[in-house]
Amino acid sequence: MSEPVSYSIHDGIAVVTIDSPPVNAIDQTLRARLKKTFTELRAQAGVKAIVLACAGKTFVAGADIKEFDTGIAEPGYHEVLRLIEDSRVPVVAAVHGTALGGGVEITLACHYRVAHVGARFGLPELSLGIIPGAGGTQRLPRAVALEVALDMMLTGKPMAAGKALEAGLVDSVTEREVLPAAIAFARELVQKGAGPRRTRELSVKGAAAAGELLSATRAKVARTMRNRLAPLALIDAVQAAVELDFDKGLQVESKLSAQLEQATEAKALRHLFYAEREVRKIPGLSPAIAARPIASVGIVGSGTMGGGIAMCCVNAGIPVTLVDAAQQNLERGLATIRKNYQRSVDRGSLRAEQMEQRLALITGSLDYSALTEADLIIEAVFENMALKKEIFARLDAVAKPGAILGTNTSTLDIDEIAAVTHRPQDVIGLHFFSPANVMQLLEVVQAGKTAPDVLVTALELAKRIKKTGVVAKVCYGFIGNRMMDPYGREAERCVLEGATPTEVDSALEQWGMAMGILAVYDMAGVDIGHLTRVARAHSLPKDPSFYRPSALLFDRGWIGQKAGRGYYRYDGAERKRAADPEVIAMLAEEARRLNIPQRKPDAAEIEQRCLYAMINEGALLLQEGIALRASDIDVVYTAGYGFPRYRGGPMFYADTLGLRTVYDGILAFQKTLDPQYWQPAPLLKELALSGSSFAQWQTGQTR
Ligand code: 3H9
Repeated sequence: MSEPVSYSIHDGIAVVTIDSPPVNAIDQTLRARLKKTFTELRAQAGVKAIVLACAGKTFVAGADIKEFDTGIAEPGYHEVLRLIEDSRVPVVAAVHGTALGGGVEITLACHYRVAHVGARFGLPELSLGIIPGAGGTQRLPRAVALEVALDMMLTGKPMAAGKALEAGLVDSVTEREVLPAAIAFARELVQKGAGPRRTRELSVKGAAAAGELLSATRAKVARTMRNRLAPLALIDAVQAAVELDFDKGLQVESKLSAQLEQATEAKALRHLFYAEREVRKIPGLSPAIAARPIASVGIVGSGTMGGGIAMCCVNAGIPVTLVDAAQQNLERGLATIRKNYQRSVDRGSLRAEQMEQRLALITGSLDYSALTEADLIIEAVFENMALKKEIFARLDAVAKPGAILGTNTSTLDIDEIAAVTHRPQDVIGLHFFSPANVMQLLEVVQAGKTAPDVLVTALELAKRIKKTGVVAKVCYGFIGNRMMDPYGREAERCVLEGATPTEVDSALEQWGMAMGILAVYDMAGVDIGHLTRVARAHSLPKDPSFYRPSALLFDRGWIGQKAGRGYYRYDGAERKRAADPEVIAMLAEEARRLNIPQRKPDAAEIEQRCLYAMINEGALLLQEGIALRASDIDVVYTAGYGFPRYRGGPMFYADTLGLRTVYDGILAFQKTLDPQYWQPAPLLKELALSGSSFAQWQTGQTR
């Protein structure tokens, strides 16, 4: 292994190189080597300037996240960065790739910054439940305007080199290789006799108007980043930068960082960081298995899903053939894709020529024979088994040997679909979420006969089209929709017991869900869930506790937003959701008819019932082997179902509560609510009674 930090000196310019693959993350070793290097360079009389650069694909991508699990060891960030900043000769950062978090903070401790035109600067610490704790909260507002600094740290959105130049974060942008450009920049400094420009000695930019900006930002954060600790702590730290001298500000930053690093929020977000990378690793699958090449994709069905999937593919440069049964549908589908892109162009997030390039990659057709060359064909039609089987039989007849056949079903039995083909080994589930061009999650459903290289290809494709692919096995609803079922059942049960839809959804939203489940039903269409339940009625228990009142809404045509009413009314131009007294009366009447006692569950009970039901189903999925890991379930829920990331996902959340608490809660519901319905999953029982957790169980399974 090469030295993580090395240096060489040519003509008075020292080049310090960080080389710690894969992303030059800073850990204790790297800090110690940087300390040693800069201490040595201080003693070298002939050194007139220093360039700090990185080997490999990127500049430092931040602190090594794993170190937060054990605590930051000496030497600390403040000490090492201070040493760099204290250099008597100018230090120039040479940035390529993505300088993230601690990476940006190192560049701020350097005196000047030269960036490759493709470089980006981002401070994603809030997404890990922490703040830029290596002096970032104090130095960034001294390098760029306070408003820009706050925005960078609150959104975490990386800033492109050109913008960074405008903002004053970098001094020079080059289209050439960055290292020679930075060396030339350093030489110029030496020739001009320019000394160090220490960020800490600059004053905060925009300090005069800071009071108003900070209080407006604080109010916005309290509203939009509910239940979070780190964003408010960030504003406290920035306020310290405005009001205190640099060293005192740094002390405030340290104190806040130490508190945040130990909080559940940071642990939950770190858990997801690891979990989102773990999903790509499939136990038992040899790393030698190569993915099949995917140079072109066919999509059957040009509706909302098919169109969204087509956009995902062409966004990644993969040509798409979109096939529909009717010319009218195809035209409508293609027009919708253009309209979606046009919206991005109008917003300024896409250039008009990029839109045209992407549209040019899509070919529409009414003929399945247009799919003969496709490496992957994804069926995205209406959720109907007979229709899907018919399509797969036709695809089997036209697709070339080795082509992968994917279905976008969200609930149906993929083994049954695969069985109509002569190549079940090439069939896989690719469950995109609507709108597919926006939603992060892709459930990759491995059917009974899916070949390992087909699975590997699907996971690679997910990465290529910038989705988080999570593997599930076949069962009704796979991971996401199956767990949604008992969660939604509980919410609908609560409205039958006298809580209003607003009370149910508010309880869930206050807890952190992006949207209450009843509002989700309205958005997705009450008819979708209802008709799915009707279609599988034969396999559902006849027990009245499985009855769902959305049937009443369906019967009246109140099928959600598209009908202007569902659990709520959506009136006026804005179609904002509003309570519907008629629905509330209808539910009360139904409860009387069914003899359901009116207990009016409060927010705490609603939250517990919905979440415990979801967690219990998650435990069943684990013991049945539908989900490979508890952390995979957490990724599904945070990436696809609006589960709050700062709670880590349902299974992590259960662990933070303690599985005994969840288990006892379920037993209590069994007594007070419904002895038949509330049955703790055997795995939950086993782990709860032995004092274990889903995380520990997972470690045992993957060992
Ligand atoms: C911070 O800096 C705090 C400071 O302000 C304060 C300190 C007091 N640490 O994502 P990839 C691993 S907070 C450890 O697949 P890509 C990753 O786990 C930090 N490991 O590659 C994976 O390992 P494996 C702020 C890290 O090309 C491998 O590298 N920084 C780290 O798709 C490849 O990663 C961030 O939040 C890390 N920081 O994307 C940046 N980063 O192969 C987080 C990566 O064993 N990182 N690894 O699974 C990223 O956003 C992406 O990794 C990056 C590359 C865009 C850099």
